[in-house]
This record gives sequence, C-alpha cells and structure tokens, in this order.
Amino acid sequence: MAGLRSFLVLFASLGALSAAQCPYGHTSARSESETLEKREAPPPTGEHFIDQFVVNDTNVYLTSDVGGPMEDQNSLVAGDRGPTLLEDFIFRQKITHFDHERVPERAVHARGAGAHGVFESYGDFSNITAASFLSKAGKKTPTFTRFSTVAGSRGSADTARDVHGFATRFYTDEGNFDLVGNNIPVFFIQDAILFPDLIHSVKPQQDREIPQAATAHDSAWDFFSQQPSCLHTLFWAMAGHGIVRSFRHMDGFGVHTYRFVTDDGKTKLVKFHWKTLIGKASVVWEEAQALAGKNADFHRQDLWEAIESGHGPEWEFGVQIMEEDDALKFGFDLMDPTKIVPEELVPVTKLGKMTLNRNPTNYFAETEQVMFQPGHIVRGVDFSEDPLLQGRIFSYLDTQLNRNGGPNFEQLPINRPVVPIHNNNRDGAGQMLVHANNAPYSPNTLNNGSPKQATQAEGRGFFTAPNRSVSGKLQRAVRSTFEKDYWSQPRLIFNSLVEQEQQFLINAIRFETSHIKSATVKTNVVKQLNKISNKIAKQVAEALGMTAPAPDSQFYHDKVTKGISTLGTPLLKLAGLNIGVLTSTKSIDAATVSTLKSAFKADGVNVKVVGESLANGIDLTYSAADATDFDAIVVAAGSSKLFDDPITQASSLYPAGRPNTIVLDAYRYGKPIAFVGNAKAAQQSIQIPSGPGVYSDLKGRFVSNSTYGGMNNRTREKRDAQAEDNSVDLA
Ligand code: HDE
Repeated sequence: MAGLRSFLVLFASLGALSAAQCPYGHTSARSESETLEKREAPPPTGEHFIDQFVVNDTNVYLTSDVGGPMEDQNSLVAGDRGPTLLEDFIFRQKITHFDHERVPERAVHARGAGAHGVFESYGDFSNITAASFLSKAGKKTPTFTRFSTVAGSRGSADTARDVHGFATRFYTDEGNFDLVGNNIPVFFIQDAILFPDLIHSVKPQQDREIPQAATAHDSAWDFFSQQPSCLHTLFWAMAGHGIVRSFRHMDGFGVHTYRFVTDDGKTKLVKFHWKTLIGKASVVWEEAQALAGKNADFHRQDLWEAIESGHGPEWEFGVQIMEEDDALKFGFDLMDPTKIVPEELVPVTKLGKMTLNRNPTNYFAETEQVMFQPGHIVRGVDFSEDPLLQGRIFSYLDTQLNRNGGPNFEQLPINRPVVPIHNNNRDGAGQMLVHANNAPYSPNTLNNGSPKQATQAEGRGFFTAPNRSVSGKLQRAVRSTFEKDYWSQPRLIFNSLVEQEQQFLINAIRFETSHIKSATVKTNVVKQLNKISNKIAKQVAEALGMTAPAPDSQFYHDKVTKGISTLGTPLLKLAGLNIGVLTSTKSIDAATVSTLKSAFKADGVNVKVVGESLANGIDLTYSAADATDFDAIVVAAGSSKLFDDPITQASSLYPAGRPNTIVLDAYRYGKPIAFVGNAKAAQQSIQIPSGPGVYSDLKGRFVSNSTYGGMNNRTREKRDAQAEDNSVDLA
C-alpha cells in the first residue's frame, strides 16, 4: 500500500479572551497607563475570544427572551375552538423575533463562507512597518476570513464564474486590521464613483431578475466593452481564477497600493499578497456548471471539511515593497488599481503565515455579521490616494450602517477587537456597554482628560504618513497620470497561461458572449478583444457568426509573467482532496476498504469507496455518487462487470449506466483516472482513450503516461521522469 501513496505524489505533481478579560474592559478595571502602553496579544488561555459569547443550551429549561422558564409549543387560545389572544406574550415574542431574523444581505459579495484562523509573523518587520502584529518572529494574531463571490445573491451557487472575495480581519493587540481583498490582483474600474454602474451591469436584468450570479448577458458585456479598464480583471475571471477548485486553492490580493509606516514616520508603498500553500487549482467550466446544480455549497463545504479534518488551509502573507518615488516608475501609476506590478520587477517579501483552524459556531453570528471595512486599519498601515480605495473607505461603513440599522455593530462579538475600547461614542440602537465616564468629550477636566489623545509619539496612536501631501486644482476627470493603455496587461495575462488555459479562456468568452443579444454589444466586445489579441478576437467572432477583424496590433507584445497560470503550476499539497474508488460491493470486503483509506490518510486525502450498496464499509452508492465528488478516480479491480454493458449489466440498485457516467464525467472534467487490475476492461468498454490524465494498468502496476487532468503540458517532462518512481501497486 505504500505504493498507493506514491500515486498521490504523482497526482500532486500533476497537477481569546477569558471572561475576566472582556475586550471592552468593563469587567476588569485597567489602569490608564496599561491601556496607553503597547499591549501584548491576548494570553494563550487555550480559549478562543469568541468562546465567551457562545451559548451552551445543554440540559437547561427553555426561557423567554427575558429569562423566565416556560413552554412555547402551544399558543394561548380562548376556549377549545377560539382565537389566539393578544395577551400571549410568548407567541408574540417568538413570532416577532422570527419575523426579524433576516438582515439585508450584502449588496455585493452576498454569498460567502468564513473561518477563524491564526496569523504568525515570520519576523520583526519594524524596519518597514509599526504594525504590532508584525513586530516579532512567532507572534500570533487571531484572524477571521470570509471568502465570497461577488454578483450572486446569498443563496446562489458557489461555483458561479466570478471574482472571489478574500477578506481577512487581524484581531491585533492594537485594534482590528481588515484586509478586504479579492483573489484577482486588479479591479474593473479606476474610480469608486463607477462602482454602482459596474454592479448594475453585472447584476441580473432589472425586469425579470435573470440571470442569477452570471455575467453572461447583454448589460455586463455592454459595460465591459464600453469601459475597457474592465478587460484586465475580466481576463483573470475568464481564466481559471473565476472558477476556483476551492477557496483553499486560490491566492489573495489587497489590490490597491497601501502604505507601510514605521514608528518614525518613514513610508513605503506596498501591495498585499496571500499565497496559497496548497497550490492554485481550478475546475473546468463544465464541472462548475454541473456543481451549480448538484452541490451549490461546494466551496463552503470544502472549507468546512478541510478545517474539521485538521487540514486547515494556509496562506503566506507578503508584500511587494516600493518607494514613494517609484509611484510612476513602472510605466503606470501605482495608484491605478487596474494594473499589476509583475513579480519579476518587485518580488513578494513574505511576512508571515495564516492558518484557518476553526469553523464558525454560528453562521449568522460570525460569517453574516462580520462587518469588514477597508477603513479598519492600525498603526503602521496607511491608505494611498488610489481613488477606488478612497471610495471604499466611505462605502463599507455606510453599507454596514444599512445592514445593522445603527452604529453599534462594532460591538458584536465577531466585530469587537480583542483590546479595550475607550472613546466618547455613545448611545444608539443596541448599545451593549454601560459607560461610566460622565465627561464623554475631549478636552475634559472632569475625568482628568481621559480618554487621552494617542499620537504618533505618545500612546502608540495611529498616524497618517507625514510624507503625504497634495496640491492642484479640484477636478472631476480621470487622473492624468492614469495610463490609457487598458490592453497590454490583459495580453500579458493571456501570454502567461499555458496553451490549454488560453483555450479555456477563449471558450469562456465564447460562452458568455454567445448569450448577448445586441449586435452592437457583440461588435464592441470583439473590437476590444482585438486590441488584446487577434487570435482571441477571431475565435470569439467565429462563434458569434461575425467576420473576423484585421489585427489591431498597437498593444500586442510577447511578454509573460509568473503567478498567473493555474494549470501550469503543480499542486503543493493534497490535503483535503477526494479520491473516489469505484468498485463492486460484492467484490470488496470491509478490511480492504479500511486499508485503502488509511493508505491515503498521511497525505490528508479522503478516499470514498463507491459500490452498489452501503454494505462492506462502502461510503457512497452509485446512485448518490457523482464525478463532482472527486478530484481523481480509481476504477478498482473487481468493478469491471459494472461497466461491461451499461444497460444489461445495470444493477437494480442504481440507474442504468451510472458507473460509466461517473467515469466519463470525470474524464470530461479533466480529472486523473486510473484503471487498476481487470478494470482495464472497463476502460475499453467505456472507450476512454489512454493519454494525458488516464493511468493504465501495466503488469499490475500504474505508470503515469500523463499529467494532471491531461491539461498541463509544461510540467509533463518532469512528471514523466518521475513516473518510474511513482508507480503504484494496486492490483
Ligand atoms: Fe467591495 N464592497 N467595493 N471591493 N468588497 C463590499 O461591503 C465597494 C472592491 C470586497 O466578506 C460591500 O460589507 C465599492 C474592491 C469584498 O464581508 C460594499 C467598491 C475589492 C467584500 C462594497 C468596491 C472589494 C466587499 C458590500 C469600488 C477588492 C466582501 C457589503 C470602489 C480589493 C467582504 C459590504 C465580506 C463588499 C463596496 C470594490 C472586495 C457595498 C464602492 C476593489 C471581499 O460596501
């Protein structure tokens, strides 16, 4: 069985506060000097800060909202057949609360899943930032991360093709820092004032609210083709980054240029990066579409299960560091969020690692009520003049007020920082604190001037970089320093994909644009694409039945950059991936099933064994299993009869041809498939050709003749060289 694990190696190459420490300091009096000094991270009590709010309903009586024990299964009625009485406070309380259970969903990024984690700093980075969570090697800071899609509503499918949100809150010992980013390093527009236009164009059509969570319609492409700043982000989304295998398999980006500020006020321009330590992976469009119907919770479930199984996802956190004087040095303005700084020009400096290790206890209380804001920053981090970022600083606070109906949402358990809050903000709906200071204003003498003003020099206050200055006349116009070239970088992205990914990207645009009805929009789209690549424009035009345009070569070039391709980058880990072993319940025993599973355990790979019935330790029946359940499939010895003739050999225990469909779908979705022992006959009967991604049985052993999913040419040589060592003894 040791050999079985090596199949996985090949597969990889293929492709807290305790109750006494309430954050608001109202249960334990802290001295003033204590709150003004630099504070250490919450002590490692072994408890998570959220635990103090968790309600334990074990072995208790039901109570009303105000505490009295009671029963709530029958309403209070008059007589045997009479109406319900207004007096029934129990009924009214229960129903009223239910009627108010929902809050407005997020205007964008409504569909998401979140998890707690911990960030660990790799070192003392006080030479570049005063941020306390980066002040010491090994320093740990609790985090909460929410991943999302953008366009769909709260109940939409996870695998909609879309940009993905990657928002992380660091609960630092100097307050909360939110990095509200995406899995794509650029954005559609350069100015926040265009955001409502962008979102109105991609959201469902106004009259019929169709299509849900999709840009394959006229208005989206009308906007994209009229506003060519969209093309760069669009190209990332049309490549695999729009249909990720899981949240774990994607990178994250702060998108805007921010600033790091040191204690003595020196600044650097920085771009934030999250780099997945599992490796990037995406699904193919056919599978994404199937998943949208078969398992709308695919990403949410994957995240949950990875954490529950102890294989919580990890990312390295890093920054590209640039000098203030370099803002215009790269051929575009660093304040322009539609441009990447290629890593060949400015490499990413790794600062630490985040591991997600705890699922929410309550989705609503944590994931739904977490209120991220780009305006949540800490000493050592500062904004930049990026007009998109500037607008976001306003929008997120505004939207949180709308979702919560008042300003006290920062006091909710998931939003409150792990350090005490002292200020003169008062009252409002849902105020949860009892402020004792009778002089809630500054300056005051009645409370000895407290809370005192914390500044750069005293009390470790937040401060705005002293280097920032502006001059010039007020204007309402695109920044003159913003590059008018919207086409070179999308071409850079296209050039940097492997051949098969390039075709996927073109196919994605073909799919989307085939849904456009307006001839004008179609023409405009092809014109824009032609400025990026004549090859793309021609292929899209062909599908739309249009005449291919002549090359518009002003922005054509052959440059490439790293970090773009998904298929060209091997997976780094297998933890949390699923292998389906198709077998026959009749020919396998429980001991073999259990040995199979433990052979994969060390790599964190889940094996699900599929058979006709759930006898003998089988996990899934052929009726319930689907190719979308697995990252790879092994058709095991003993199952060949099930494949011989999909009609006549069909068992009464599953629909005709079901085993064949699973293997064929897996093949179409580009998943590695292995045929073991006498299952080779199954390969012939289903007529799956040997080739990339299909492993055949040779003398009872597997030998790779392929690459991950048959889609990765660039790493093929390396992998074939490994094949000898990675042969597997399964038969
Ligand atoms: Fe957002 N965005 N956004 N956005 N955004 C929201 O805030 C907005 C932008 C991002 O998991 C909203 O709390 C404007 C860029 C994420 O809770 C809203 C502009 C990036 C999330 C809003 C942008 C993002 C949001 C809706 C143009 C990547 C989900 C609900 C200037 C850097 C956070 C909410 C979560 C959510 C506004 C552009 C990422 C309406 C005006 C660029 C990950 O306030």
